[in-house]
Amino acid sequence: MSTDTASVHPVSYVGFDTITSQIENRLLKKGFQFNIMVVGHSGLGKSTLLNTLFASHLIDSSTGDDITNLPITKTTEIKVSTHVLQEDRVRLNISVIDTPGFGDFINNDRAWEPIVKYIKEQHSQYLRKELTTNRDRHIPDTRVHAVLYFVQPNSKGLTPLDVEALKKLTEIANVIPVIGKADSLTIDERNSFRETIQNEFHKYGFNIYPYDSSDLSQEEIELNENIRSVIPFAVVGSEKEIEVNGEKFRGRKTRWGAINIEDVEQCEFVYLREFLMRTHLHDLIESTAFIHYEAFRARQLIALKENASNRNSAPMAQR
Ligand SMILES: Nc1nc2c(ncn2[C@@H]2O[C@H](COP(=O)(O)OP(=O)(O)O)[C@@H](O)[C@H]2O)c(=O)[nH]1
Ligand SMILES: [Mg+2]
Repeated sequence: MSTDTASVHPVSYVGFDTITSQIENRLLKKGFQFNIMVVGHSGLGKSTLLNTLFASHLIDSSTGDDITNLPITKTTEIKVSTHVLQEDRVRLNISVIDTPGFGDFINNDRAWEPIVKYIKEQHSQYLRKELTTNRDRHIPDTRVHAVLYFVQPNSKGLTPLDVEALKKLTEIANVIPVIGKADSLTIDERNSFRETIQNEFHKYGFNIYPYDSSDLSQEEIELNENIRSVIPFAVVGSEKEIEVNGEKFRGRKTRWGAINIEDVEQCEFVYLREFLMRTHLHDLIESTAFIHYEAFRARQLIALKENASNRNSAPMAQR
């Protein structure tokens, strides 16, 4: 028998070349879900950066409040807020997961624990839905697609708590480290601090996002390399616009002048936003499903199977 797969051109037009637009229409109708979380020591500008990232777009869809205009208060529990962003025909549902800073807990030794627990719970919820007999066609996705990890701009390096937390988090989620409040460092200090941190990541063998895989194009591999060289991104957040010489921009006034956070010469906020939204949005969602969730799922299913076979092989009296 021959299984020759040379292409055959139908004599008349059949129309299956429209499958891409059929898929597109379906996807556009469904919309996309992106869940992003911030983690790190207290007071590094985590809550502020979340507001800055999506800037004027963020309207809290549960209360209708424009959260960019609300004062930022100390974060004392894991707080999820949901938002809908629309660009052209694409609807993006964003869940923003703010977490209490390390240092806000009574006992800080295991400050990362509730955060790790939250991420695993979302995986477990998804798995339970997948395993029901009447599986929903569309399972709501609450899995955390990106963890922005804030490092202190102290030019010393990672704290022992950072090391512990990063070790746990990089095993279960896409972790993107950033240097918070980078306006407290000069450009030179930032660059040397970045190098210190990169060396530490290397030393501890953390699996930092983005990952390379065999199905990436040469172009994508090069883009990832460029991105890796600026990680951790040195960012500055600002909840309001400032005015300097009649010019208004989102920024901060510092000891050595004003910083415009949209200016790539002054901070890497724009790089971070482009990376999250423009170049890696889909990859973040996919890597979560195919790498992190998949690993979780495999571990759970193996454990289930082992439990079942232990039960079956146990003597009757012990059942
Ligand atoms: N200098 C500076 N201050 C910031 C920056 N981002 C936030 N802040 C300020 O730092 C304080 C703590 O910010 P917050 O976002 O609550 O930090 P969180 O505890 O990490 O969530 C607030 O007074 C902010 O206005 C920044 O990039 N640079
Ligand atoms: Mg906060």
